[in-house]
Amino acid sequence: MNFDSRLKALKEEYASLITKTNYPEENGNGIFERYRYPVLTAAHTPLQWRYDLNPGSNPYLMERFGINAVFNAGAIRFRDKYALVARVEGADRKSFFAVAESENGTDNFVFRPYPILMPSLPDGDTNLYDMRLVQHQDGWIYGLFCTEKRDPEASPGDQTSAIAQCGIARTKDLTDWERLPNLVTPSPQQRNVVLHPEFVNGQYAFYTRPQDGFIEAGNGGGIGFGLCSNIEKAVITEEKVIDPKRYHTIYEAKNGLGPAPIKTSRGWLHLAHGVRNTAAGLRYTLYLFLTDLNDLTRVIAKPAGYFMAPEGMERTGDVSNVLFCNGWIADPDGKVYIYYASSDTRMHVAVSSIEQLLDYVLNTAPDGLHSAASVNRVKELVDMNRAGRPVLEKSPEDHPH
Ligand code: M1P
Repeated sequence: MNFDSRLKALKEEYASLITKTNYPEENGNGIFERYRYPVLTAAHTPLQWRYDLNPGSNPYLMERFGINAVFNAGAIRFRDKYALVARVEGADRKSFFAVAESENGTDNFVFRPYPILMPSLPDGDTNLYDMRLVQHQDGWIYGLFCTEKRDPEASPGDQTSAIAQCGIARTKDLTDWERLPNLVTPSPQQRNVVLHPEFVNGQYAFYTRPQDGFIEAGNGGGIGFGLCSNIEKAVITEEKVIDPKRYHTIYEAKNGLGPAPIKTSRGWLHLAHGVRNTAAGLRYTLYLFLTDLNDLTRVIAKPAGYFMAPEGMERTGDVSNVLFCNGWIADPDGKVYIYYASSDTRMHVAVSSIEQLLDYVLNTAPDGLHSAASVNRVKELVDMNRAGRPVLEKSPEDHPH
């Protein structure tokens, strides 16, 4: 195939991918609707990022920059569009951020012409990933992300030990970013740090995920909470774990908050990931919980087990058996778009509503922590169903703030 016909074929394939209509899958669980096709993949990245399109310098029309995966995107409603700030991972294993936008939130996501040129700090970042976006009460859009580099204490033969910390940047347009110093906390490592959208007692509030090592949470793990007065030099001196890891649960190995919480009339709605051990390695699933409107450290409802787990093609990828979510968008009418990644490879969307999610969180039994409690819960449901349709308390109409 010559240059021109190959370019034509590439362009046609790309155009058909980014204009494909997405559909909700039928017969879901009543809590959310999964959409059939991934919303972002490596193939959604612009041809201009991957190819030199000049026949003189690239006569074979070879890829000059390989993209391995697009996953773990932050999300925000921005200028009437649904915007994702995706983790784009090159074939060289380095990740960077890029904005993709859609008119309807479920398909036709298109990347902006350039990826984000995130400013570096003097001591550098080897890798950046997993941005959480929040429109803060102070007027800025913040992006909190993981910044990783080799552990300076590692022996010369150890090329895997790393240190992860929370990077902070802010923007008004998602294109130009001001980089602020990394968050300082009492923990040796941090990942999955999220900024709360409102001030708390005049201070910036952070959800953290303290951990001892790069992979293992060790004595850390659990979703922490801390306050700091100055975001331009953010230091948390007291970190309180509000949602700990726990034996024989879906978050026994570690957990971490996903996107910033959504304010509802019944509390702050949180989406997080829990990690458990299996003989086949770690399994990441998503769960929900609710915290008190006035005391953000008080968990007031937490259904047992996972809310979403990998299904079908989601189960395989670069890191199989992983669902990870760091972005969701609540529309003013209460519709919620949950942007989740599968197996560190691609992005998907599931759609629900504040009303459904609150119903799920408030009316699903908490984890009884024993098989006996689980089987009793099933027995209760069967008893209720045999006795006739139970009259449930009406869930309130809830709308995001
Ligand atoms: O590979 C699964 C996930 O592992 C890490 O998440 P956590 O810190 O909770 O273990 C991150 O590297 C994340 O990007 C990745 O998806």
